[in-house]
Order: sequence, then structure tokens, then C-alpha cells
Amino acid sequence: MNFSCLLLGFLTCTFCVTSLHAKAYSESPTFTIDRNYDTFVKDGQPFRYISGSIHYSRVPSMYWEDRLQKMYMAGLNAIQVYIPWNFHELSPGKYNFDGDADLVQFLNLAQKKGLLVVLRPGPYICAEWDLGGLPAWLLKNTSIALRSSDEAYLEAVDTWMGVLLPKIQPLLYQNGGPIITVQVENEYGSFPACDYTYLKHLYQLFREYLGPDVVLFSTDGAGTGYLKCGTLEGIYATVDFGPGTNVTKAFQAQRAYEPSGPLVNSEFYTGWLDHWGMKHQVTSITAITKTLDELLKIGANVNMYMFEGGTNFGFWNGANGGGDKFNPQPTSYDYNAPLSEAGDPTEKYYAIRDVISRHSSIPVGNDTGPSPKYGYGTIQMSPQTTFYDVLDTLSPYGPINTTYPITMEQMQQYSGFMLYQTAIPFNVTSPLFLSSTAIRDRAYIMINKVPQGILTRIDNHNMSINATTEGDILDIFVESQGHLNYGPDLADPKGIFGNVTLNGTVLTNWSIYSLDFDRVMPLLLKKRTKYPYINKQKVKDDAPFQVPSFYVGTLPDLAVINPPQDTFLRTTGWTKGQAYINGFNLGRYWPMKGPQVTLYVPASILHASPKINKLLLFELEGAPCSPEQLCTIEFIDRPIINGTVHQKDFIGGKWSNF
Ligand code: 6DJ
Repeated sequence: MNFSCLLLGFLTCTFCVTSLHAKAYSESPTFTIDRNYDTFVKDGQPFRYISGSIHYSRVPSMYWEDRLQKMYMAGLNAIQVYIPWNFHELSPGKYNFDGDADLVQFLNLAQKKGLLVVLRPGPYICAEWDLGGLPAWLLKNTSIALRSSDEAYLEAVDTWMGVLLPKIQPLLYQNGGPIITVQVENEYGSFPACDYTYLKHLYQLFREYLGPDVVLFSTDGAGTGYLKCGTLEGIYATVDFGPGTNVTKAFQAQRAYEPSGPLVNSEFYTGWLDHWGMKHQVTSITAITKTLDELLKIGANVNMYMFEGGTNFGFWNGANGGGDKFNPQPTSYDYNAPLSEAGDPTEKYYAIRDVISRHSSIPVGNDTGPSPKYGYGTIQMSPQTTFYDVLDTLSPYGPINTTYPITMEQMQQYSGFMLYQTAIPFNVTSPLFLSSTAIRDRAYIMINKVPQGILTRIDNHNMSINATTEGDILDIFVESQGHLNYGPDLADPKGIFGNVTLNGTVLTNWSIYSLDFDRVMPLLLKKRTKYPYINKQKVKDDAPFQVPSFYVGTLPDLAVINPPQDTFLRTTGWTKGQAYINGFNLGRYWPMKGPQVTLYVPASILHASPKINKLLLFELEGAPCSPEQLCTIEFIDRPIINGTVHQKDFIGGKWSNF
């Protein structure tokens, strides 16, 4: 059947289905699939959704309503939402559904705004989110087979779904809520396990909690090769593809698995994701509007991925690749989407709205334009302490002692930084070579607190160190750069997962310190230490970095712009680290890598005058200050996420591959 026939069928069915289902509507809300007329049917009426993705975990809750309103005003009748399991179950059995994690509140707001919901509860979600939404605590079990019918994995999934799905059930459309369809897993056909027992288990679990009526669906790449392992009888198969794709061909893949029923593109890409060290991705407006128009013309259901990208605050970014091919994603998840990271309508937003208006009605009312932004200007940053000076606070229970290194997950820490310490076991006169291919992901090496060099998982597995005496202390300060979110090798533990050798001898007797930055950063703001001894550290002549250290600064009094406004922290001149404002973890900065230069600072985390606002930077490699020069940082009124990129690292004052 060609698409003009499909369109004709769709238009014709409008009348038939209306009369067929009119009775059902008067009784209770219904949302079903009509296979005779290739359409969804809502309350007895043929229905087509035009949706956009937004991830509540990437937008401060204070802004949820604003973003949803803008999505509604663009002519969308639905949103598509992922639920990241690890955002809610922080450690086994410890749940968070409050504040920015108040999922039910978010879904209620969507309904209040007149938007239906296409829900994607995973358990795996991909999404450029840490470990594709799976909790990293699963990796404590080193033999766990993620995304499969492995017993240990399913047990954790069952427990989680037993908590989550009862919250979802009352919000189904049939029960008076906004949720019209629920996705099972995510692009499972791209995962090599191809475990139908797993899919079947999820299917039964979802049915058990959500009942027989809800439309369950799957999403896979638009090729029969992907759909093969991605879907199952009872789960409606949909596809994803971006602008410029041959729409007819793409839907042929869906039709191979669903000969009848509505056409659905579950992810129509309005932009694309970024990686550190790679050019900022931009998707052309013309390409988007052309394909979108085509999709809408044939009556297809479409979800735009992303409509509002948002931010990977904290340590929540994911990564692509595997092994020594490792590409972590930056803090911004702007995605070149129609609404910017800060929620502002872009040219793309209006172009998309224009296309939608040709196919369905657009709400009347005033547009919410861009929210006001403010450049708070340049502030002075004072060196505060090195991490060594606050080790007791960062690691209140002290180290765990082990013969060989164990991973972060085995230490029950799931993101951030960890310190591995041991003593050099012999006296030496010749050069010493430290070696490891087991670093995940980047490690700062110190001998007796003096910086020596950087090891990475990618291409620097060996280095020389200056130690001579038995008992010299070797410190390996490891940064997790985010768990892989896609690909066959998802189970990629962090920290150090294998041996570290010194001139071929395996080092033993480690003291491993868990470091709880998110808890400690607010406390550090109160701590006063003498300035400026960080810059007087004893360093190796060609020291490639400074000992990771804290720097603090105060924003100017906000009286003139009360209430506070969104702003952007421009990290130019700094090297790589983590930024906190008033104890809130804004995310990673790495302007020396690019392309992201500014961090989005939502007004929701700023205090109104007369309370002061404090910025704390944990700089891993080198601050732009010296005893002679005060260091500063600037808040500007616009984002820079398309800066210069460097494949190499700028370390120790020179570009190096490391
Ligand atoms: O479902 C995936 C989304 O969560 C599909 N997709 C998006 C998001 O991750 S990359 C961007 C991707 N799939 C991987 C395909 C790689 C070619």
C-alpha cells in the first residue's frame, strides 16, 4: 500500500471509527489501536499524536510547567518521557521521588497543561544518561548480565517495577490520567543479548501492574535487523529515524512487524548529542521541517527527540564507546532541540510549529518567549584547599584496605571520584614505570602528594614517576566520567578494576577512599582555610597538573535583579573539574576539551538578595591563577556550547595525547 492510500484510509476511518466507538467514550476514557484503520483510537475517535521528548531529570522542577507550556503552545498534544531508574533508586531499596525527582507531580503537570504522555519506564533507557538509566549498584555483582533474563538482574528489575508501576497505574489514560502508551525496554533490538525471555518477563510484569488495556510498545531503529530482537507479540512495534530518512522505507520496517496499526516514529531527531572533544552537533531546520511535514502528511504519529534537551546536572551524563574507545557526553544536553537547554524557543521551534499548524490546530494565546538571562559579571575565585586537606570530611569512614584495587561499585560509590593509595614497596635508583590498563576513566597520579602525571583509559596506560624510597606514598585519584549508556559492553565498572604495576611488579595493599563530593561541597562553603597555599605546593618541575583543589567565589549581591535570573558560567581559562553553586552540582566543565564552554545556571538554584550565592569549583588540573595573579570566572547572559574542540588534552602547559 502506498502512502496516499494510507492517508486516504486514515481520513476515511475518521468517520467509521467515530461511530464505532462513540459509546465507549461516554462510559470511560479509552485508548486503543484500531488495526482495521491503522490508527490509535482515543475515546472512540481516531487519534494521532504529535509529541516531543522532555526528560524531567534534566530540567529543574521549578521550570517544568514553563517548558510544558511552551511545548503545548508549539502545537504538541503529547510529550514523551523517560524514567531513569538510577535517578530514583539511589542504592538498593533507597528511593527518591521528591523535588526534581517528583515524577508524579511532573506527569500531573503535563495533564494540567493539556498534554498526553508517552511513557518510557525502561528499565533501560539509553538517553545519554549514566548507564542508560540502570543503577550502577547493579555492577557490584560482577557477573550480572544486564538487559537479560539473568536472575540477579531480573530480581532488581522486579523490585524496582514493584515500586514504580503502582505509581504509574492510576495515571494511565484509562484511569483518568495522561499516559496513553507505555514503552517496554528501549531499542532492545540493538543489544546483542536478543533475550526474548527477558522481554516476555517485562511484558508480563507491565501487564501485571498496569492491566490488560494499556497499549505497550517497543522502539527500534528503522531496519528489520533491529526490530528482530526488539519486539514481541503483544508489544506494538514502532521505529525511530531522523530527518532526511526515506520515510516510506523506514515505515516498511515497521510494517514488516506490524502489518496494520498506526505508523509511529518514536524518535524523530530534531538534533543530536555531543561528546567532549567532538564538534557540537547541529541538525538543519530545513531537513527537519521537510521530513516532519512528510510524516504528518501521511498521518504518522511522531515524537520529536528531543523537544527540550536540558542538562546533565551532577554526574548524570552517559558515554558511548567501550574499552579504550570511550566518549563521554558533556554536561549540556541542549541537543540542538527546538527549546534550548535553558528552555528558550529557538528558530527551530517556530519552524516546527509552522509545520504542525499545516496539519493540526495550534493553541491560541500568548507565546512565552525566552526567559530573561543575566550576566552577573566577573567574580574573584579564592583557592581554598586541596582535596588532601579535606580528605577526612570527604571520606568520613576512612579507607577500606584491600590487597588489590576494587572498583567504585564494589566500594558502593556510583559516580564521581575515588582515591586509591598504596606505599612503594621497594627502594629504587632506576626510573619507575607505573602501568595500568584498568583505569576507569582518568587518574591523577601523585607521589607523596606531588603531581606526577595522568593515566587514562583511552591512550595513556604508562608513565614514569619520581619515587625512590620504600614507603613513598603513591596516590591515584580517579575520576569516573560517566557510565556507558549504549552498546554491547554496558557493564563497565569505574575506579580501578584490575592491576596496577610498577616496573612489572603488581602493587598490593591498597587503601581506598570513597569520596562523597555531593554531601561535602555545601559543608566546604563554610570552611575557612588560609589563602593562598594551593599555589605554593611543591610540584615536580614538569608537573602536568596541580593537585585537585577547591576554589570559592561569591556572586555579587543580586539586589538589582531580584528575583534572580538564569545565567551561564563561562569556564574559559579553567581546565577541567566540577562546579557547584550553593551546594547544587551544576556538572562537569572541561573547556580545554570543548565544545562546551559555559554551564547553564538555572535561577532556581540562586538565592534572592540579601542571601549570598557561592560558587565552588573543584578544579582537577589547573586553575588560571598564580601567587601573582588572582583567579576569576565570569557569568554571562548567553550559552557557549559550540566552542573550539581539542582531541588532545592541554596538560602541563602543552597539548598532549596522554
Ligand atoms: O533510544 C535512544 C535514545 O535514548 C536512541 N538514540 C538516541 C537516544 O540515546 S543515540 C540518541 C540513540 N541510539 C543509538 C544509535 C546509535 C547510532
